Amino acid sequence: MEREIDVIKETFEKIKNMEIRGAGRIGRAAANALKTYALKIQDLNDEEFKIRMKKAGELLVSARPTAVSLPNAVKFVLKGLEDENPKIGVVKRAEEFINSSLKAIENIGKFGANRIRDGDTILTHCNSEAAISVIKTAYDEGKEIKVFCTETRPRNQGYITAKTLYDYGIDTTLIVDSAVRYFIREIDIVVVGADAITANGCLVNKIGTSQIALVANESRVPFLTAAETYKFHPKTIVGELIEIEERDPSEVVVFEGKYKGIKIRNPAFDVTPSKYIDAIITEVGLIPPQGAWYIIEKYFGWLK
Ligand code: RUB
Repeated sequence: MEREIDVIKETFEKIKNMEIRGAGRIGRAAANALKTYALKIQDLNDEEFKIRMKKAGELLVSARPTAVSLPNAVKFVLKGLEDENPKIGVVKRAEEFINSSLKAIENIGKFGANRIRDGDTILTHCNSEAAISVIKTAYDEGKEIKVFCTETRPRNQGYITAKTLYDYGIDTTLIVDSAVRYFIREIDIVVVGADAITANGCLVNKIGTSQIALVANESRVPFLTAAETYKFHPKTIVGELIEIEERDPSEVVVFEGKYKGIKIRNPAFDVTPSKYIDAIITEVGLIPPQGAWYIIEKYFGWLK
């Protein structure tokens, strides 16, 4: 028989093994799991219910350490426990998070597309719903665009992006990660997603992002990140550092026999300094990286 907690454990596993991946999707999956769990729990008084929900939230948050959308989603939903009816509170806030997340991606698409000109070639990295929304919206507006996607080793999320854009009818080119500098003179603008934005305007995103930003900066190509406000990291305002996930070396390569001793490192994300970022496209508008503190204070002050 299925236990109530299984829905939480299942979502935890899917996030951990990257069956569910990408910061926005992770956040919505966690919110949805908390909602389903809340609805399944029966016969508990409010206090017991709150303890169970908080434990479930902790488990979900431990699935992956870097994307702040995960703890932000969980905290947003669990604030519903303060309602007169905690179960209804949690369900309502989970739905609110999911709906506003989807709406945010749509708005980011509209705002970001204003920065794409007819004839532009866009470079993107990894697989970001928010960045794809910008690209698709520009295309929907009738702009003739081309997109270069990096493979994004080791998990090759760039293949998903390339297929998605190609299916949409967009002129799409796939390149290996190390070819970014070679092709940069063909690129007019870089648009990537975000796993977290820090209070001082730095971007945490898929490994390789900071190298792309460096190359774009050297070539005077604008570098934009598309980030919903729930990608801003409240705790960085009080000096906390973001943990960069290091994943299993076998994702990179498996050496056997006498080469087993070769060390392999596999960080999943890196940090792009704010000086390489031209703008952050949020659902409340385009902001300079220096505006990150303001977004955190305004939207997440209560989370600090
Ligand atoms: C995904 C990644 C994406 C961001 C933003 O990493 O780095 O650029 O999560 O995506 P992983 P979105 O594949 O390791 O989860 O805009 O969809 O939230």
